Amino acid sequence: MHQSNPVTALDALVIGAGFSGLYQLHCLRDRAGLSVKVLEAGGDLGGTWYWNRYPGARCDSESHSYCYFFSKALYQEWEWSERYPGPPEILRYLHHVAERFDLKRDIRFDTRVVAAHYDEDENCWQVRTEAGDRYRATYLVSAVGCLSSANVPDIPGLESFAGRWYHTGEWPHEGVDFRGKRVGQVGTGSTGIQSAPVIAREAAHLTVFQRTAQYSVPARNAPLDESFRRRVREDYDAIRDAVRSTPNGHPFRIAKRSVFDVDAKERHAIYESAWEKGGLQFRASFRDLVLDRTANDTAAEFIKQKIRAIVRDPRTAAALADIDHPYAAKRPPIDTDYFETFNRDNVALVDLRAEPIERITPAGIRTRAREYPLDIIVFATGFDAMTGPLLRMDIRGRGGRTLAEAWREGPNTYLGLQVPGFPNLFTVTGPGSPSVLTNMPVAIEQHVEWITDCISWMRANGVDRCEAAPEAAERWGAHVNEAANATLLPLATHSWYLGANVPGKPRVFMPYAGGLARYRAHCDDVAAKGYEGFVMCSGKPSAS
Ligand code: NA7
Repeated sequence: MHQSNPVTALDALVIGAGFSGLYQLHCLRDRAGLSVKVLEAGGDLGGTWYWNRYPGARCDSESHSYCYFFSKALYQEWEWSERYPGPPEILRYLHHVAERFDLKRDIRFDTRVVAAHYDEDENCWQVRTEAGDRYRATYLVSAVGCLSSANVPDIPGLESFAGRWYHTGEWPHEGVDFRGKRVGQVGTGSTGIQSAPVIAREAAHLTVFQRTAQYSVPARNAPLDESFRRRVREDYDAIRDAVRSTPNGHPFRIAKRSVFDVDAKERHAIYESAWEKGGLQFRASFRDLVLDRTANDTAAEFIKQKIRAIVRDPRTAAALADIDHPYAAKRPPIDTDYFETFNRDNVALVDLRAEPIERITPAGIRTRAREYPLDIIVFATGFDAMTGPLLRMDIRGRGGRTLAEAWREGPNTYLGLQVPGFPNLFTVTGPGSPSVLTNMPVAIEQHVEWITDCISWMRANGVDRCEAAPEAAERWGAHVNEAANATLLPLATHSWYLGANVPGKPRVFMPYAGGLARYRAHCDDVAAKGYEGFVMCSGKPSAS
């Protein structure tokens, strides 16, 4: 650590000013009465939505559930304009929250944390920023998000490319002018499926490079009318209770019926109506869609038939429908005209399974079959998810052990909230928690409130340090595996849920698939039992 700059001493330091960091600041400062600062790498608040401004970017959760529920007044005074909000509207909402709760005065923007070392003698975290500023805090809360470390594939020759290239997760705020350009888009996950139709409308030509074909269901985005908005205001209590009691934190219930409770005709009608309604609710059509392969096959086949019906060129349709994993085993995208885009004259699909990328040349992308001349490459290639944002900081716990060392075999946490050996470090939506399998703000609120209660409890009980017990973390890790294995999710072996999209990353199923409601009950139970599974100590570590 640099010793030159003066140190700002605080009770708590929060890293990140997205949904998590803003609420964590409010809770720790205004409810628990701590001195708190938030350090944010971006030039403004918003987290994911500050960075992900690519064409077509839109939230997959419905707006009336993609927000905070902690304040009824806040919920009722905000009006969403569309079924699925885009970055500008979400950012307006977060600015409104920040102003309403006077948060900005305690946030430092353009401040990237590069190191956080636990100081055993002082029982505090010594934190350093890229600019060399120093902080010390008793509690360190990581609110860095799960999908904030862009994954730019290591394709040979990228540096030689004569055109411009961009990653969707670090999109230039001034936008990109695609007019008259030949664009290549690599990646067809949720992001690529959103961006391709919008880029295609502007560019001279778009080539989509697909490695893994994906299911997608229409989003059916639309403006919200006043009667819907009034209903949402009036139904606040019911909507809040729904998002808190459903497995994925969405405002809809998963059907109680199983796929084979109904005959083929009725099943088809159910899928058809879910397709027309659009959105992630499609997955909730039957209770066993992500539990039973044969049941899943019926949904998979329904979507594949839709793809074949929409896409006119049979070869393109076949490549788009050649999906090798169960429906929803990878994060299921929702789209606006994705498959329809391949009917445009200026759009082509390249199937990378048939012709893998060999290298990037000054002129474009060369696959095993040929070179595709391009002016712009868009990498919609996702993120080093969940662990990436934490591991890119130099975090060291007791005995100077780095987080990278502690997680060499994959993330090891108790409840996704704490890591053994890293006292008083809390990770909002950390690996091992439901996080990315849910409507994020709901999971975030649960974590932020739990962390706030835990810290308040420590202070009320004269406890100086809280640290996940290694045995508790080990048991939890086994349970996270068990929960994943009870579903079809691990069958998508190339999924970022498993870390498989980043070469060399340990293959561990990272999010908790047991459902948010069940997880919440478990966390509440742990707290009610005096934070069972966490070691609570007083005095200096050396003295204990
Ligand atoms: P995803 O879901 O990780 O999708 C990334 C896409 O990029 C996916 O199609 C990948 O194919 C593809 N990819 C990644 N690396 C390469 C290389 N080297 N070559 C070719 N293709 C590649 O990220 P998104 O941004 O779409 O979505 C992330 C989450 O953000 C989303 O789930 C929402 O929660 C919000 P692959 O499938 O790995 O073969």
